[in-house]
Amino acid sequence: MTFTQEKTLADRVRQDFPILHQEINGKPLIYLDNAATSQKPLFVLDKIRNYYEHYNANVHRGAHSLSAKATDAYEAARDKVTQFVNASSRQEIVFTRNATEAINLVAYSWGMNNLQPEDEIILSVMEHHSNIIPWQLIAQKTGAVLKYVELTSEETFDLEQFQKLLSDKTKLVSVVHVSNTLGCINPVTEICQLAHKKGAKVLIDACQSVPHMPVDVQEIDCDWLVASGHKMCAPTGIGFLYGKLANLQAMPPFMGGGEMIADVFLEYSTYAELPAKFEAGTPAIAEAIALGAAVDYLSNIGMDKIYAYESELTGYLFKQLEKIPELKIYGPKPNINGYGRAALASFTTGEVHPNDLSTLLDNEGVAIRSGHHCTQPLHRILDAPGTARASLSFYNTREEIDIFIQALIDTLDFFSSMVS
Ligand code: C6P
Repeated sequence: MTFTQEKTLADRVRQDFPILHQEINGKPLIYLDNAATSQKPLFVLDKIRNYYEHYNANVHRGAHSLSAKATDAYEAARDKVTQFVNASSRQEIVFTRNATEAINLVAYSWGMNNLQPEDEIILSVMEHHSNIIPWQLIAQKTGAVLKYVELTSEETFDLEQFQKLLSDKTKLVSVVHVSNTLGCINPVTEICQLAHKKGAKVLIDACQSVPHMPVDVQEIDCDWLVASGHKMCAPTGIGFLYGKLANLQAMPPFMGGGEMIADVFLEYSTYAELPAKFEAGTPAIAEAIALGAAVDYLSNIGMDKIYAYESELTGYLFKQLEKIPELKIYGPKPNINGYGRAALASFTTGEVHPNDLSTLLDNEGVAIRSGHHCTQPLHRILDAPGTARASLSFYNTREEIDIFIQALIDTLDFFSSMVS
């Protein structure tokens, strides 16, 4: 770097991620599979080690000092998440294993107790399987009916068709904020307004938005919102459910066991106040503390800065991908400077199967994902059995995109020379 060049966000943070500084198959690692899971900074890794080295103990149970310290750190993590998504109270944040578990919690606790035969649940065709299957299971048990919002010609959420689907029968709308395949950013605030007018509740799957842009649950005015820690610089095994207090208060427990009770008698039990009511059993303590650290790390950079940097990088990625004529890229095009689209691109090439592409790129040190990305119904609509997907994070650079693009061009050239 010359002294005239300004340091980018990635230049400043890359040293925080030891995993990025290694070779894969003799080439520097270029990690472009961030939508599957993000890498973890030293700041987060240190917090996990520190917990196990210095105050490993169960939470909410012991009166001893280590337990008190672990409980404080675990509950402090909840405060951090509360602030991060601007929930109005710490009672509105329930720790879960991941977003999938959070959706299942709402489906079983709220869905089983509030849905009747003929009631309608609106999902969209771009949902991850985690936001389809729980509702299919609940619909089978309750007799509720699933309806799907389709795609516009630009492969975005069809708000007009959504409005036509909404009716007095609609009891729930459960939709993704940012599609993990199309990269579109859905108009969740408007979706909530429209659904609420019909008296329906709204769950937002924010797995691919919370790690990449400011997300404010009060501004969106959703009833529930879910996310996974591992996509936002925290470890696996921790995620969270946000729920409006009144919703969570009205919902019965999802799982029973220790931690979630007030009093247990042989005949019946009473339950703890929120959020403990939904956290049965020993929780993922180190993981929750690490999620708190990840939130600190991301907040310290600033989610608005992360979104701005990733948007610019997305614009660059698209500009480079669009130079390769054989590629079909799915989802909407980014607008000026890459804004309005999440930092990922799913694509197919005429000749090369996405899995082969991913394997050959791995030989060049480039990690991308291939397959259906757990959006099989969407891939059927796109008429693509699978896609290749490059997904970015704030620690990726333009130079990495250049190497990825060159490796992609070389791979496609190699294939066409084999065919001709
Ligand atoms: N998408 C991807 O590569 P869990 O497994 O619970 O942490 O996250 C599930 C999930 C739910 N919704 C969306 C929009 C998602 O993207 C994901 C996870 C990964 O795209 C793994 S399939």
